[in-house]
Amino acid sequence: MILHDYFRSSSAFRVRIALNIKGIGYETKVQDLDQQSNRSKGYLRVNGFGLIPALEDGEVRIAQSGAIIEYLEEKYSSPALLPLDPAGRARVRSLFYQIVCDTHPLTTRRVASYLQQNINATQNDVSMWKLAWLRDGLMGMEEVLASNSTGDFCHGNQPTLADIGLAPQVYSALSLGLRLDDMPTVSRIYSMCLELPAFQRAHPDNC
Ligand SMILES: N[C@@H](CCC(=O)N[C@@H](CS)C(=O)NCC(=O)O)C(=O)O
Repeated sequence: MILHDYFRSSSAFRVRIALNIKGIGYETKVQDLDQQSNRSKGYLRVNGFGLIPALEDGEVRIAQSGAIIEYLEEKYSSPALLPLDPAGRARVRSLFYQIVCDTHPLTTRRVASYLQQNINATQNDVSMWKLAWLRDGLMGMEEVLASNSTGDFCHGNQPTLADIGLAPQVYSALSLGLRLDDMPTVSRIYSMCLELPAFQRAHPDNC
């Protein structure tokens, strides 16, 4: 299995965590976003959208961290990243997609570049923009996590797809200087995640 990866990519960080939790060996091909190698002809043949991550499993090529992780979940069912009951599965997916569809996309490089190149946003404007959307998304998570279904982790006492969405986004937010003082549950779950070797090994500092 080959993961097209970049250490600072929070989307790739998600996939690294899932591979580690499931104990799946993989090879890394670094696509350096700083050098725009994700836009090279070679990489575009793997993922025509030019975004990281992508997974190659033999002839199978998959883009989108959520699709990749669900593929791994179906192929390697244990340990499970989704609960068994339909309502639980829906809650976990909903938390994951809250981050992956509604928070992270507003903070990506191409959005930042557009703001700087087309509407004269300064570096400071872009940082404020990112922090505003990260705060909005993580405050939403804090609200939704105030539920009996939340345990040590986002859903119960084992890490699920929801934690795989949350932890990399919290890491990015902290890197940009967001404070989590009014997000005690998000903070607590992030700390729990970082105690697990699967999250530690996937962490950008260790890649
Ligand atoms: N929804 C996608 C997001 C992919 C994405 O935006 N990846 C970023 C890195 S985290 C990227 O490749 N950015 C390059 C760019 O914006 O040009 C996923 O979950 O895989």
